[in-house]
Amino acid sequence: MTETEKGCDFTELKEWCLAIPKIELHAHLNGCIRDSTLLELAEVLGERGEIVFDDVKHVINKYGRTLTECFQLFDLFHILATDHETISRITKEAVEDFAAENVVYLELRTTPKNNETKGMTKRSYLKAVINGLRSVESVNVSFINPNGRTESFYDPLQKGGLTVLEKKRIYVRLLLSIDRRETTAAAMETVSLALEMRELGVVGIDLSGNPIVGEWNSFFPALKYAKEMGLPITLHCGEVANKKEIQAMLDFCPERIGHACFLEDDDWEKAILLKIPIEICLTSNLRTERLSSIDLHHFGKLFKAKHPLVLCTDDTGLFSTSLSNEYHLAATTFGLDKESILQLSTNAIHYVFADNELKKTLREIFQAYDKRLV
Ligand code: 6MZ
Repeated sequence: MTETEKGCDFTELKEWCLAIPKIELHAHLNGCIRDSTLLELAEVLGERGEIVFDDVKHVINKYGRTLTECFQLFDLFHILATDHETISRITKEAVEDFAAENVVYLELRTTPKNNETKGMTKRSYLKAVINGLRSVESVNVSFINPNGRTESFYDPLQKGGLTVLEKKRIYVRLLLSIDRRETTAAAMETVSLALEMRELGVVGIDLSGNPIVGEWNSFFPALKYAKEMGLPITLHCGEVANKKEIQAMLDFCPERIGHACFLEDDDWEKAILLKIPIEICLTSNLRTERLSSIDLHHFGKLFKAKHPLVLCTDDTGLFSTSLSNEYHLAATTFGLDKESILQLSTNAIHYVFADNELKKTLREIFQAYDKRLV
């Protein structure tokens, strides 16, 4: 009988899921904006007459959205968060939020954007993200510096306040996303930027965006180039039923795939044979109606089959969730005991795109975690 079946206290399990060290591998920056920040940004644009604040407020506060509505909302988020300063701010806040719930390693993904009216290029967008990482003060943020060494950017002697030892540390790496709406040339530009920014913590490429938009053939050249250059790749795969694309994606042998909601038996056979790790986003899949009930989620059968899995949030802001909430949801839905939950969280180390040295550090962090809590 599992701990949850034995009636382990619901709140106690929730707090335990919050306390354990965790690794987040699938989080979209603009999907992780705090509601309070979105409302504040919307208010400012409303005052300037650029949007109607009351309409936007209603959309932001809505609970439960279809997948189509989510992508409409992303277009709105991108209007609210367009300038460099705001990009830095939302990056800082996202990192603080993940660190606050004991995420020790975060692979944050975002789509570099060109926006002429704001004087923004993909490169300047990414620099704003990196500036956001540098500006975090409440936790120690580490990412690769130009010498290839992992370092914190926060200097307590300069800023005062808590010392390095007293503060939490979070390792952050970046994935650059190719939006399915983009042209082949734009996708290529993103891959080139990722290669250029490797020393500043960019560790891979993601393919995301509205799954009913775009063609595999138009992303393929950029993804192939990234692969040839040794950049690990994760693909949003099977978010909708699209057999041909799912097959092409699996044949491409990406390092990870996200969602995988509409794989058929023969696709699963291939994914399992290739041992492709799956980024599982339970709340996201439920809220966007990818399945009728959470207990029917493919996590259940994959977990039993010991297939490589990692629990992720997708969009903490959009879906009002957190990584500890996802662990708690998995535990209560599929009857996992604490040992299994901690094992699931530890196993994520195998699937991170960071180098072996950082993987070793992460193993040490998990080993040092007080096993008596299990
Ligand atoms: C596919 C998603 C997504 O890149 O602007 N994105 N793509 N499926 C999902 N599941 C619901 N959630 C987010 O972050 C927002 C962008 O991430 C992708 C979309 O392209 C969205 O515009 P960034 O930081």
